[in-house]
Amino acid sequence: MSTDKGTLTEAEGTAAAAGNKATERFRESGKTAAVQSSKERVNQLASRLIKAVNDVVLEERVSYEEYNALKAWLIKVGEDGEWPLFLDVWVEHSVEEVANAHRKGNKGTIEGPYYVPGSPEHQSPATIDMREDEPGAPLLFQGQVTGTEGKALAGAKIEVWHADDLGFYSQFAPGLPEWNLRGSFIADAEGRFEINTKRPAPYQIPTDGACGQLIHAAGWHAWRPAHIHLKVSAPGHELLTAQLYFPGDPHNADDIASAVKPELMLDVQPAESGTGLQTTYNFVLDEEA
Ligand code: MBD
Ligand code: FE
Repeated sequence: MSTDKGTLTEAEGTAAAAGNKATERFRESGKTAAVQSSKERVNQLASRLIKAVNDVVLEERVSYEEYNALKAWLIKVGEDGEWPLFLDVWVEHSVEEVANAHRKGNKGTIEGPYYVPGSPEHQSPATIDMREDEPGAPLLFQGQVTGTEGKALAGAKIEVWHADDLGFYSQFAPGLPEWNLRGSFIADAEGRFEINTKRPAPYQIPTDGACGQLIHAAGWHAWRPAHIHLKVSAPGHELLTAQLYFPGDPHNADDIASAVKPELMLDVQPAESGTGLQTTYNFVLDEEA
């Protein structure tokens, strides 16, 4: 175990370090600036939430011991900075379902806690930023972005972020270059893109923080299947936030974050170049209302 904070390897990070970074990123995101709620709406939602908790207490005959365990745990979620992780793993999928039910084009899924805006921009075809000796199978990820009527969306932007071959995200685990496996790619005049990256590994949420404590105490597992996060955008079209998954991953059927959808499964083949893998996925963006 390294003692110098500056020389930790990616596997030596802590839940609290990753959680507090995610909390900081959320604060910087500007997302809270858009919050505008009437008294009626806050009353409705807060009353229902409080009633739901009280119903559990009464129906399950919750003891003082259990109540105090909950209190201690909630305090620890905050101390570890794990509110973004907790909410994105166990709640965001329902919010996403409501938000995107109207879409005729691509299905979306949750953003999760590890998006960072402003990744290095490249004109497609391009290679994502990675270390010289980046581990993992080379993956050529290509496709086309169109509108719902099939119109090619020239210059569409595909933002990509994903874990490395050990399952860690740059800017949330120590020791990784700032933009490792994060990039923004501009599609060509036909909306086509070609991105060279590495196949990500399955992701295990940190086990040494409050969320890990809950998972352990409840006898759950901490895994998300391997996935590539994306934000796809084009002028006049709704921004799509999605993730793509790899067939055969043991956690496709029991993602801890409930974010897998059959429409988001990749078709992965051996690369025509002879090294690594390739996959084609086409995005359909809804026109802005
Ligand atoms: C992730 O990588 C992720 O995508 C989600 C939703 C939660 C935790 C880690
Ligand atoms: Fe992720």
